Amino acid sequence: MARVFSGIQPSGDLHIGNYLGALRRFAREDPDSDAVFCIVDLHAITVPQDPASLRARTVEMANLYLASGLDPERVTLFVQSHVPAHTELAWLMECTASFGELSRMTQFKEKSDHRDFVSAGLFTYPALMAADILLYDTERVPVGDDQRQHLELARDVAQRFNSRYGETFIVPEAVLPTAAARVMDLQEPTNKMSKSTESPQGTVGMLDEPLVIEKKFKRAVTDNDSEVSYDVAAKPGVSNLLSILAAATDRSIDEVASGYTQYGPLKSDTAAAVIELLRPVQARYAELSADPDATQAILARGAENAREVSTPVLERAREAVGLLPRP
Ligand code: ATP
Ligand code: LTN
Repeated sequence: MARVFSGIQPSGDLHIGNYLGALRRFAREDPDSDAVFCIVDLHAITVPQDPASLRARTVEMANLYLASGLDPERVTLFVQSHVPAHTELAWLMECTASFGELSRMTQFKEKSDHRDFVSAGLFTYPALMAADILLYDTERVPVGDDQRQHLELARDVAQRFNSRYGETFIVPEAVLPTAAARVMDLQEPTNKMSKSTESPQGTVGMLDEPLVIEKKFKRAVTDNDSEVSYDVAAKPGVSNLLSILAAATDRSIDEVASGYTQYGPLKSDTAAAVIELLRPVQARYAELSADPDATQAILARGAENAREVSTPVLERAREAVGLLPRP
């Protein structure tokens, strides 16, 4: 069975970009794959987090994964910091990745820009991500378009490690989305919708109420022209709406675009489609939140599974490098 691995940071409220670009795809993964999904809390603390919010969000994130349709009987769902092998292998990855390589990461450049304090962890973040992936002998990594460069780095590091120390890691493939690869901010449609940027009106939360969703789409930025067509460079706002509507209703962008001549109906239909898309997820989320013990039990089982799979891989890597076996 092909091993699939992916992770999401509990760094803010999840939005429809996370759902369409990641969570929904995870739930739609081939049932014959062996999937491991991780809540990457150690990645979240590369920028300052309020401890109480981080705790709450980690649990919220687990419930959102489950509400999106992941079946805990079939997949492994766990919290990164519950499996110390991640930080241990991350050190080996830091010693295999180069300073130059890490300096070229665009996410680091974007996230470190305009910050008074830039942690060393933010810089070495992709080495921890490579460790996450390689620890599970992962073959496929479903991620959004924004993670393409980090995946390339994970592949390069795996190959370098293998050629230095002998075959140790499987070199993973990124699986990029075909639809809604990059959902853009409704107010600033040239920026991606992101949970850590302050744009409440431009970001549609997975747990937003229907009325709020309707309002946000009604106010979405379009342009002064009035032609409905898909052209990301010339019409980023309208193209974003078309791409959201297409993804939410599982249709092609062309098919969706041909149905509209005015912005008003496009906005209201996109809002309605997103409300319908999220309705069952929100209902399931409410049920899961009412039973925190059940979620804890799923995460405990997930961590145990994850430890079992990752321990031999870590041992293999330690031995390859020449670290003495633990007494
Ligand atoms: P942050 O702003 O804290 O970096 P984020 O919103 O970018 O957060 P991540 O935790 O980095 O979210 O990403 C989780 C998953 O969601 C990744 O697979 C990522 O590629 C995907 N994703 C994030 N934002 C979008 C988006 N706007 N459109 C499509 N996919 C997205
Ligand atoms: N960096 C990713 C989150 C992430 C991840 C991973 C994704 C951490 N480790 C391993 C896939 C595989 C992000 O910000 N979306």
